[in-house]
Amino acid sequence: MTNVTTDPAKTTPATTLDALVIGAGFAGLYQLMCLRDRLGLSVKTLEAGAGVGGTWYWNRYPGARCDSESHAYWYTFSPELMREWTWSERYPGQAEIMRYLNFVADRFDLKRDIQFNTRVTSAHYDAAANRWNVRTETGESFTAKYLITAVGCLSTANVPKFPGLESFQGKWYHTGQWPHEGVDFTDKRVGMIGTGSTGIQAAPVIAAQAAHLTVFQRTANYSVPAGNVPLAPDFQQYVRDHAAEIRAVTRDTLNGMAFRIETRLAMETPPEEREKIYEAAWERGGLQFRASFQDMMASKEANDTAADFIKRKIRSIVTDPKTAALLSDIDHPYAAKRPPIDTHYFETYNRPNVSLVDVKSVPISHISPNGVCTGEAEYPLDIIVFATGFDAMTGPMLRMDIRGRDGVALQDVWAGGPRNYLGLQIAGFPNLFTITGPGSPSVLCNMPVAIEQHADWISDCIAHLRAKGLERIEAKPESVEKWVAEVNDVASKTLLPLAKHSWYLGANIPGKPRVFMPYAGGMVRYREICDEVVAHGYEGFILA
Ligand code: NA7
Repeated sequence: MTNVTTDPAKTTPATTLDALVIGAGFAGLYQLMCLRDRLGLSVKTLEAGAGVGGTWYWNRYPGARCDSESHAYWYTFSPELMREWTWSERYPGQAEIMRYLNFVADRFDLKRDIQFNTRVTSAHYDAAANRWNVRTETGESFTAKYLITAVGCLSTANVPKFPGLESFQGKWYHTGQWPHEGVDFTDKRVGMIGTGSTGIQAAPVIAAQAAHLTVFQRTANYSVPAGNVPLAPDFQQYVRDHAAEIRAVTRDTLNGMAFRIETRLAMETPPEEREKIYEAAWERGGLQFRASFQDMMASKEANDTAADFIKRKIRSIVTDPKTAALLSDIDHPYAAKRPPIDTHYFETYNRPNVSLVDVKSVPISHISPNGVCTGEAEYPLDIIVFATGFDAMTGPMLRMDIRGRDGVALQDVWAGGPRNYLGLQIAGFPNLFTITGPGSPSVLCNMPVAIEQHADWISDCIAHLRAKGLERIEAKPESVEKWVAEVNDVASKTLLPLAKHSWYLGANIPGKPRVFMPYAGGMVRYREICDEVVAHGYEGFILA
């Protein structure tokens, strides 16, 4: 007779696998396919959501749209797949990206190896067995030789701890945990906190439906029109015919985009001509604006010319001078924070049902049962939208209890900021790989490009270990030291750290160590470094 107990961990033996992938977004799907279909491993993916999509599964807020152009925002590992899929818009919206990822998952029969509604709570390395023991929220256990986190960079929602939120009589939502059934803003007084990429996308859509939208702005932000349009059939055909060339460009550019950064310098271009170039870039729309001049992200003087242009644009669009002044009072270099692109964001402030509240000079003090309160006033609301971002990059890793050799906790190893080698491995955590985590180009790159490079590298590495009869790969502590220094050094040569409040630095989360997290040396250089490491026999790693 077996003992019956209510603890599933006691009744269910651990599922034994070669590899376990955490997350079924862009990264997890491709990693699963690589390990299962190319290497023939027994693999499972655990996913907290009820479906594939990762970041796109959760971020269903109004106006959610990608800021990479669709012809660069997809997998490129399969020419057939690229021929079979057609994007409908210049920038894919959340729903279309979800259709795409479901299409891919079905096309490669991935869902049968994904366990949905399964949140990983802990992953502990057992050195004697050389295995990762993984537990889930429901108490299930898995054991795998290789553990790959594909948990995304922007998947841990940040809801600021405003006193009184629990007393609010209306409804509140974080954009990154948006209800699947949507939110009806009709006749509602809506308050939105946050003016990052998300708030800038959401504001025009909410304003079009709500009785009134009050935007609470702490840091004014640049934004350039996205110029989103439905794609014409001849462009769609062009993409099908030139998919390989487009792929080659995305692998050859600093940030994995399908456009090149101009070689001309803003500081060597006469002001009238520079103005024309910015004007044309503004008309064309999108992140290409950032590619107008080579020196834009390296020289503050050059950057100032772009910043000045956008600030003038804001003041020319927004009719109320006080609102225009608040929106254009931007304290950081252009694109030192993630630069948003928008559809009629600044124009939205010309609507009679939209108002802007400056919560930099008078911060939000608390939430009352009626709405949002600053030191000066109470703003009565029916709905509060938190477009307040994420505990980015490290948050998704640190919310799991990950322990390496000798039970050492990742929370302790990363207490002063993320420390790893190539962004791929952490010393003391053998056979644990991280896709697009801190220390890699990740969020500074068009994500699918960064993801494919990482998943391919990890798959090749595991194939190498198996071919050589090796059991383990682990970053050397001194490689971590050097890489952390390199990541800092490279960032310090750009204007990126000048945005003191950016989530790249962890500065949006109270108490989080201020460390510039992504690798800012560009995707091309990063790929070279990773390839050189392999060519030198996995230099900097211990293989055993
Ligand atoms: P972001 O870019 O982190 O923006 C969050 C916004 O919320 C930003 O304007 C913040 O102001 C604001 N915020 C955060 N906490 C507060 C408090 N306590 N009070 C007032 N305002 C606050 O997140 P997004 O979701 O917009 O974008 C994340 C990424 O998704 C984006 O970069 C793209 O890569 C896609 P702050 O600037 O910190 O003063």
